[in-house]
Amino acid sequence: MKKVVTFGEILLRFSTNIGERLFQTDTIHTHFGGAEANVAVSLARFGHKVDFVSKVPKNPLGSAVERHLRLHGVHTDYLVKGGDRLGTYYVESGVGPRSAQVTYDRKYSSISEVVLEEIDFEEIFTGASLYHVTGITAALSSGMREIVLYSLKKAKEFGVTTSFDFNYRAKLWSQEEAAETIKTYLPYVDICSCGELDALYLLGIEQADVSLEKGEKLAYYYEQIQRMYPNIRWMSSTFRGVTSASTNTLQGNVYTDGVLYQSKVFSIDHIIDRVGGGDAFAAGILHGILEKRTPEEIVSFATAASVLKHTVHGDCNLFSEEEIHAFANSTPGKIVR
Ligand code: KDG
Repeated sequence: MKKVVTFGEILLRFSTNIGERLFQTDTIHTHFGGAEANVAVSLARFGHKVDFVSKVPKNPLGSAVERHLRLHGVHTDYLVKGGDRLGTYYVESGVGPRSAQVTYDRKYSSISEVVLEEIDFEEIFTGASLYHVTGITAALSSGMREIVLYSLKKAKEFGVTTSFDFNYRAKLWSQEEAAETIKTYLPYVDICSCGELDALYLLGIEQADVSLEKGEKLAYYYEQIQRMYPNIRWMSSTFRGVTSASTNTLQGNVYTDGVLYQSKVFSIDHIIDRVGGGDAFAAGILHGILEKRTPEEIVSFATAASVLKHTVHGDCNLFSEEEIHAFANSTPGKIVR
């Protein structure tokens, strides 16, 4: 069993019924979310020993967070207690042409004000195989930006494989701040979730020839990133598509050793909840890498995990490894180059 560490903010999410605006609703559904917490839940459900590192208030909301994490098998030994509040966010689901609306209410949350002395990364990384963190955590405050950099360097010092998901959130920080910060992280990253827009707008990668097919363009971006950061051994992202009013598609991509592997194109006929789809994909990729699966298997499994996540409410992927495998149907990925 591999020990995995994820570090970030866990949020209480409030969502309206599908088809209701936030200001009109009298029914709110609650879930716990937060990118690194979602990845922690997936990986724990796949059988890894996962420690989620964060800070939550010492009150019934903090206790509810612990209960949620433990329910899914995530370890909470490094959940610091204190600070003023648990961050929250509100989701008004998108319907048809209207995209979802997210409203954050997370300023001054306990984790955004954590200080380095409260987290013993040396102890946390001892015996760990993998460390995962995202750009959302870095976006929380300037203090967090420093802590994320420190944690990535420390993980490398301890021989831990590191994973970073750009997860750019325009509501949390500017493109310039994100670009400047993320570039300082990448020299310490082994596995990176980075989409085409991240490559172009945050890393300033040269635009591919417009005549190229989507996968070829992505491979071109990943080649450039790999030249800039030869330490990055894996890169991944998904392509979303729409084929009709109610049918969406998802295709996963993973790049390693100079080759881009693509999953088959999955259809999602009826989306219940998109939130957490990217985290389900990232967790699927990390699981496959930890289990030393082939790139074809990794991309197929991760994409199937993400598709299944879209069919349930809440931010977490609640499917087992067996269910995901059965759904993916062992279809091998198509190698682009
Ligand atoms: O990736 C899903 C996350 O975006 C969601 O769980 C909430 O972490 C979150 C955020 O900051 O947007």
